[in-house]
Formats: sequence, C-alpha cells, structure tokens
Amino acid sequence: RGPEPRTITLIGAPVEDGAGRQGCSMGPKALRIAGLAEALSGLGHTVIDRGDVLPEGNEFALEGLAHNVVEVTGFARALADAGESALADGTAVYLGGDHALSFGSVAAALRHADRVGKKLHVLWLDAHADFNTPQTSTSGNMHGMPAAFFCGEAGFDGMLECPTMPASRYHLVGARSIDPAEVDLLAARGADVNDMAEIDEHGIGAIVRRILKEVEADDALLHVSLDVDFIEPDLAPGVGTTVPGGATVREAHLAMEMVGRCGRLVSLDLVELNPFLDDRGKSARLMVELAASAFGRRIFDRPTQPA
Ligand code: NNH
Ligand code: MN
Ligand code: MN
Ligand code: MN
Repeated sequence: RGPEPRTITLIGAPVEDGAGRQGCSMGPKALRIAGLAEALSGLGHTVIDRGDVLPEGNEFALEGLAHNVVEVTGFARALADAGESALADGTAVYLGGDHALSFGSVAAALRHADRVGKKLHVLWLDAHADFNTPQTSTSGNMHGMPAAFFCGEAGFDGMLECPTMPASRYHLVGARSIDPAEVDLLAARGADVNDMAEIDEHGIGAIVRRILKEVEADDALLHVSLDVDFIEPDLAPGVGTTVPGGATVREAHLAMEMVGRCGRLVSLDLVELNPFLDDRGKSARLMVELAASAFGRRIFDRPTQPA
C-alpha cells in the first residue's frame, strides 16, 4: 500500500544571490532533469509544477553586512506568496536555489500555520545553522541568515510580512560549522541544535524521533529544509560550502523516511544544489531520492541502478 496521496506543488526558486558563489540558479533545472516530478507522481501523488518564480521588484535595504538584499528580498516576497497559495491546496516543494529561498518558504509556512490555527516546527538539515543577522554575519551572505529571520531576530524589519516562531521550534540537525556569534545567539534563544557528534552518539533515528514527538505533542505542522551540505561531500559534491563529516546516504534517508511517516509535512526546501560543481548529476539525483523518501517511498521501493 502506497502513501496517502497528496497534491504537491513544485516551486522553482532560482536564487543564487544569497550564496558566496554562483551556480545555484541552475538548481531547479537540475532537479527537474533528475526526475523530481516523476519520482513524486510515481508514488501516487498529484504533482503540479508551477515553474520558476520571478523576483518581485523592490528597493528594500538592510543595515549591517548583507549582500544582494534587493535580489534576495525580491525572491523571498515572491516565494512567500507563491508558497502560501500552494499550501492552500496541499504541500509545496521548493526547488533551490540557495538557502536564502527559505526566507520566503518558511514565511509561507508560517502564514499558512497561522491561518489554520496551528503551530509550525522547522527541521533544518544542514552543516550550518543559518542563524546570522546582518549584524552578526562576517560573510554578508544571506543564505546564512533565514533561520534568524523567521525566529524573529532584529535586523530584518520590513523585509517580508510573516508571523515569527520561537527558536525552540527550530530543530537543526547535522551541524558541524556554526559561527561563534551564532553559537551564542542559538543558545540564548533556546534553539534545538543537534550536531554531528550527537548523531554519531545516539543515531539520527533517535534524534529525529524526539523532534517529531515534539511536533506531535504540539499538534503542529512541519517544514523541512534540506541543504545539500548536510550530506557528506563525497556523496553530494554539488554544493559550494562543503564541510567534511556529514550525514551518510542512509542517515539522510532515514530522517526523510521518518518525516514521510509522520504525516505533518507541509513544505520541503531542496537547497544549495550547485550543478556547476556537481559530479554528473550525482547530487541532484540524491536530492530527488531524498525528497521521494519524505513523500512515502520505502526502502524496498528502490530499483537497482545499473553499474
Ligand atoms: N555561517 C556562514 C555564513 O553565514 C556559512 C553559511 N553557509 C551555508 N549555510 N552554506 O548553509 O556565511
Ligand atoms: Mn544552509
Ligand atoms: Mn549549509
Ligand atoms: Mn526542543
């Protein structure tokens, strides 16, 4: 028996201005070529690909160190609107694009949660915390900032209309490269930080199970944000910010399979895929496989690949 059928809207988010190097703008195309729509419809879901969003024109500015604010804000505003309408019909999958797209995708999920009167939890699978503000960032790259934004940190006033959420509902898993200022801010706000050492010690299953229990206890909705650099770089080289010591293929799949079984997923970001750096589509194909796991594909559903 397959998973509960859903309506899934694919939203292309070709933003690369939040990252320190170019190439993520090609991510949506690579995910489509790797067969994202086919993988999800093959599980019995109805898949609507609404194409790529166009950034909204704006003249927004931020104080502090933040590059390409206008580009990132334009995408964030367009994605928040596109995402909000997709969530009214079902589930959204965002095809990144660098992690700055999550300013918009999580804003959409927060607006939706507010409308249906539920809380939102966010599962952030990433080597990094993305909890900088324009005041704390040393790189100025806005892909390192979305979590601080949606957890209500000061410094983003007027960028985008959306409710915020307490950092205790932001669950980072896979962390192994957090900036000193972020470490302090995450601790001060009570964010749920789970680093690779904890995955090694307890197993990713125990960590994700505990997080999903919190989601369940809150009768909440869940947004999942999957950064390519969550995974070990040898297994997923198509990303600009590799950090050795990442998750294995099975650890990543187990996390996504558990998300798939919990039935509370409202939206999923597939971010930071840089096809310019990939090895013959390897990372794009892995991201598609992981997305399928989050939508109900089981371990024994996978065809054996020819060598
Ligand atoms: N923390 C660093 C910064 O803010 C790196 C962020 N880079 C990422 N995040 N790839 O996932 O610049
Ligand atoms: Mn990230
Ligand atoms: Mn990262
Ligand atoms: Mn917690």
